[in-house]
Amino acid sequence: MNSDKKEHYGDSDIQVLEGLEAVRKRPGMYIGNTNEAGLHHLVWEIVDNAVDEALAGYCDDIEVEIEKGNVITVKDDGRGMPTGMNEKTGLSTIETIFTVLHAGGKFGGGGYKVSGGLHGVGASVVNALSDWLEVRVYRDGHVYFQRFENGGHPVEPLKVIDDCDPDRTGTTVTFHADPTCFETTIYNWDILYKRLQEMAFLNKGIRITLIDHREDEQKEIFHYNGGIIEYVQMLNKNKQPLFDDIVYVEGRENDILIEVAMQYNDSYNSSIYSFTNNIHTTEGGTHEDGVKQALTRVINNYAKQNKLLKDNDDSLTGEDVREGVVMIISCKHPNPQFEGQTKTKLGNSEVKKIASDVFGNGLERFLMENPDAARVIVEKCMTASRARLAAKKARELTRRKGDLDITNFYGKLSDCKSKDPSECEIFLVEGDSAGGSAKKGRNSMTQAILPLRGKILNVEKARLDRALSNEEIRTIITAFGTGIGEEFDLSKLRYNKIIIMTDADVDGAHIRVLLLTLFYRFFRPIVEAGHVYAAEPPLYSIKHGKTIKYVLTDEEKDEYLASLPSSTKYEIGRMKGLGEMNADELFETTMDIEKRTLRQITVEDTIAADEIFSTLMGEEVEPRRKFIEENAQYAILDI
Ligand code: TTJ
Repeated sequence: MNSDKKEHYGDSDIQVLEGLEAVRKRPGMYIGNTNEAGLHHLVWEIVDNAVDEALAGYCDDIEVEIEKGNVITVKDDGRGMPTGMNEKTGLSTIETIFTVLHAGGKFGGGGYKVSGGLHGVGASVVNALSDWLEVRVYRDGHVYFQRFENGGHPVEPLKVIDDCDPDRTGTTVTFHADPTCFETTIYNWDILYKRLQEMAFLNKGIRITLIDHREDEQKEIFHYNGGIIEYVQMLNKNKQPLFDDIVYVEGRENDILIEVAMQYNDSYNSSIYSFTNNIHTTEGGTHEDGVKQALTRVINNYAKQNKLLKDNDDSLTGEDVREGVVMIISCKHPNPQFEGQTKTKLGNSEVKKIASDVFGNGLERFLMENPDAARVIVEKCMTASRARLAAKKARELTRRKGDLDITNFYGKLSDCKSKDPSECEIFLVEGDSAGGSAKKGRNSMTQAILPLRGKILNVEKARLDRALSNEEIRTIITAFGTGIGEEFDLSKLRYNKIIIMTDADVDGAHIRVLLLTLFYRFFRPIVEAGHVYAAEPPLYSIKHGKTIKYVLTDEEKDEYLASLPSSTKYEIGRMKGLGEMNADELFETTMDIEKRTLRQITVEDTIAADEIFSTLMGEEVEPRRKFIEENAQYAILDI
């Protein structure tokens, strides 16, 4: 055994292990970070390999199991990884793939690859960050096996451990993430569910099963023969579609595959999600540009040819034709180039024309064959166009009577003295009385206060023109300085932090949701750039001697009390609402930069956020009731 091991470790192995050691030293470089997202990245890395085998046409069943102890097993029924030797490394191909950085991509070339894509760092990175990993390959009537421990060290070379039915083929990988490398090693059912379901939507016909064996056994099978058509159906399930059909277009040119599914609903938003090789291209790119261009062109042409749009009417803009659109764009490309800040923007320039041609032709045909749907679409776009022009007028009006408005405006806003946005913050405060305390207590150099009196309009049910007629919203736009709609300019934002300060009760949560809806729909770049925060007023004060400690939760309270010497006498106060605190109290507990807690509102996942806002704020009552029943009232903050 010992000599076996020695023989097995040559010079090249030492290099190999140095490579894996580098991954363990700086995991963030390879998987982004070491929090929950990083942990799940390990699963994607392995699943991608199985999906590639499915895309190559050799496997249609993939199983992902969460075992007790947060061990992950990924199983496919493909051909099985190659079991031979690799000339270059002198190791088996399997050991090479699991121990040499970036080795995976070099095997079985050709075809569209998920693995090796955006974050494609390979199976070796998963091995490096696992305290153990086992691979089993079923092939040629044998079961091949290898185990690695402690960050990718092979226990033995690949060997046959059993025979199996010669018809059985496939690959099974089981691993346990190394707790010393991650902040958490507990998998989240919802995260696995969402991504695996997305994978199944994007690759019609493949079956992905997710099973959780940890507590109450849960099992879900994702299998969609309709592919992205069924994805659009799901995204629209809580909305009112304008017509039943889903526009579906598919085409290929030079090995570049474009697939689009689309349906209009009666909302004012557009939900366009694009993917390349199953990777969500959140920054868009040439595939999305091409499809959007075709949508505008084809609808305008159709409207003109059918005299729905008169010759002297303005053309419909991109924004007009996208109102109420739910669309999935899926591009499969043999050599995708990802660009942009987060490397989620498709850069290949040849894709734009292909996407535009493929989708344009398909849409033209759909409109011709479905005149009723076509008329509904064009009418919807023309209403959007009229609303856009009305909003433009409303904005101009706001600007012209600016002098009149401005006294009103400054009556509401207590601005800060500093004009350097990087140090300025604005508190949006619920109610006049809390607003009054906040004004008195604040640091007037850097902290501005805007008390909100009236109800904030629910913009989920209103277009921009109506939103602009709402006084509270106009005040917010003026205070931010960015403008809105076509004129929006993030660089003009007057405050680095926008802080929503509401009571920790149902009304407060409601106002917070209304504000977040407004920001998400009309000021999304502000949210995406991380400027939006929620203040967290404390729940309890704990007084002992001359010290007052404020805590946010019951757990924090218990923890703090446990930390005090048992002889200490203390007094616990339940904190009042914002409006009942005096100025000093409010400042000290909730506003003071040194002591306060802020929660940054981030949008990790636009698809989920979109669904939450339209469910929570939209017309349909039943899904809203269900959502609120299933989610704590503050779930909205964790988008
Ligand atoms: C490569 O070309 C020859 C036949 O096998 C191809 C292959 O590698 N197939 C393959 C790999 N199927 N499944 C995998 C795989 C599955 C999991 C779960 C994990 C990994 C690392 C690979």
